[in-house]
Amino acid sequence: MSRLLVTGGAGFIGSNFVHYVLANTDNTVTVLDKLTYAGNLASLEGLPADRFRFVRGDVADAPLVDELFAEHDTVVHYAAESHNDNSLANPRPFLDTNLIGTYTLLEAARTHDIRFHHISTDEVYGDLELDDPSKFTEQTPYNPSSPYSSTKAGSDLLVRAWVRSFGVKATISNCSNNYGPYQHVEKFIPRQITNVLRGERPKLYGRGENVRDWIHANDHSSAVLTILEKGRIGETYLIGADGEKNNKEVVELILTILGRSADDYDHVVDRPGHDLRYAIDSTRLRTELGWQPEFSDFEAGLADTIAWYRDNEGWWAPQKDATEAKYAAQGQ
Ligand code: NAD
Ligand code: TDX
Repeated sequence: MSRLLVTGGAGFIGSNFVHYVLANTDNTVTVLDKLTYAGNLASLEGLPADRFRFVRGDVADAPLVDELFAEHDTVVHYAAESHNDNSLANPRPFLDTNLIGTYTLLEAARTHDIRFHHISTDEVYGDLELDDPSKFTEQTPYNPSSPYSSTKAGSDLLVRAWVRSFGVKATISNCSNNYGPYQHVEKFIPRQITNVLRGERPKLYGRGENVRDWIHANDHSSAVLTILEKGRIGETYLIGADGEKNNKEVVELILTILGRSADDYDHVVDRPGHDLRYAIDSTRLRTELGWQPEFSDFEAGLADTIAWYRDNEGWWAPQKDATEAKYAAQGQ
């Protein structure tokens, strides 16, 4: 691996991965990103110009993808429509990017015989009951709930079929909920942090008892790099850092860290079909590939993330009004 093509590298997790790779390896990186509402070139500032290039374009643009694949030896595919609430309001872009986009990349991977890593989510497995002690493993049956997660499940199945039928050299990872810098303010943690920073109240869907398994974006990046270096072709690896928290606990922590009263939030209308609990068992990745997360203290990682949003208002302020207007129209 030396010439990496990263799709969706101007988004939250992709940009964290690009910073991580350029800081920790000698690889060169090209980002292919459409710059939808979720892409932000400001997330890619400060990278070494001799090892980094940005190309604006769509992963479903076959001629462009073909041209770029010819110039690289490894592809990491982050590009996606990624927000469940948007997928409930308008599913179509999710089909275009997550399914047709992934299909377009797989066809190019087949033509160019290139190493391909597909980034996916634990949401493909559906949800667990709140009182169920079990976690998702690589053997859990697919059972997605939302238009978003069903298109991600479909994209995973396309990757598996292209491995089996056409010998594409692909791996897949399914990660739990990420937090960290450069995450769009539509998502739970940045929305609540920036609400509090603006003097507004956090908004908790329903009773706030839903559980998410939080991992810092840097740990997701180190796991992906480990899979690229040591993963077995055709395999799926679950990525998680044992970070289960319910949403109410997270909001209370954000309020407390920012010096506000822990009960200073609103309950708003629940998300339709809201998944109850996600939890990842990442034993395979840890034992077979020797990966370990670095951010084991969620409260410390959250405090760092809060500090980043406090110091980088210029990055998120332009997204905030339009995002809140969209939520207000949904009663959220
Ligand atoms: P994001 O919405 O922040 O970023 C997505 C990026 O993809 C944006 O830069 C956008 O411009 C780009 N993009 C969208 N459509 C495109 C297209 N057609 N062509 C090229 N670029 C396009 O998303 P994220 O939260 O960083 O998620 C990245 C990936 O990680 C996704 O595949 C997502 O399913 C997966 N994932 C996310 C999480 C999470 O907690 N956010 C957890 C597990 C897996
Ligand atoms: O304002 C809010 N209030 C609230 O209570 C928002 C935006 C969310 N929530 C809840 C819904 C979820 O239970 O917080 C939890 C997290 O919500 P999101 O940030 O929207 O994430 P989620 O739906 O869990 O999906 C995320 O993790 C898996 C990513 O957005 C996906 O891309 C990834 O696949």
